[in-house]
Amino acid sequence: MRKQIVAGNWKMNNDLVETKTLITELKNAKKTSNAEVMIAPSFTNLWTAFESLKEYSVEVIAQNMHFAESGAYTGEISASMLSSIGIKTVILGHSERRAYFNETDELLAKKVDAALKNEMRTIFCFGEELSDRKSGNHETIVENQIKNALFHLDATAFKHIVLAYEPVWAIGTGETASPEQAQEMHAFIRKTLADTYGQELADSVSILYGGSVKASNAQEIFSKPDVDGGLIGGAALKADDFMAIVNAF
Ligand code: G2H
Repeated sequence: MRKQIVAGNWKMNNDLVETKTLITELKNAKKTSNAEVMIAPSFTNLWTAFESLKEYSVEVIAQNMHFAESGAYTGEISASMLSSIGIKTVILGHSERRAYFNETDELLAKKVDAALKNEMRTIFCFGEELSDRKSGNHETIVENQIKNALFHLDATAFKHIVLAYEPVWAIGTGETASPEQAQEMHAFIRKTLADTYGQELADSVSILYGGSVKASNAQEIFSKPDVDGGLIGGAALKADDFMAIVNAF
């Protein structure tokens, strides 16, 4: 049985006080589903969040990291730095990193390798732009993103990989892929995995959907057979909304 996961990507939101407040609210919220829950605060608040949640079943994860172990990379954070404060999972390849920080598939392959070397799990994000969808290239784009960044890995590495399909046109726009569009792409992604690594491996990898998921649409999206959870942005910033999505499973 694949893991069901709901991860809140806080992006560049919440200072220290806001982080503490939201975490307190999350601790007080009632969880009725079996989904694994994660939150990704900013780097400056990771330690506080980790300490505050270590007795709770909410995993604190990072939004990004550098591929190098250490060195002259001013302003960057390494996998071993994250590991040293207890962080075990990192989001890589978010479309905002690709768009605003020029992250390429080639760079992301190096980051994935660094995460694996440090025994960290990666939530690997990818997704097509609106123009790709309109021209009917969306599957090719997604297939290339996955293959370029991940298909140098051997099969055992996929125990540490979670995929997150986030169509760029649905991110923070209020526009959501329909549950059918999400299912169609997730099934395609699973087939892409199966074609190279076999059906058993493909069936074991969790594939999350991201892009304007909210309490009102989560249940329908999560009900699709190849959708194993969500990566949540805007709706993860309010405890009630986020827990409603978690409890949509
Ligand atoms: C996609 C998502 C979280 P939002 O970026 O990764 O954000 O739910 O605000 O579209």
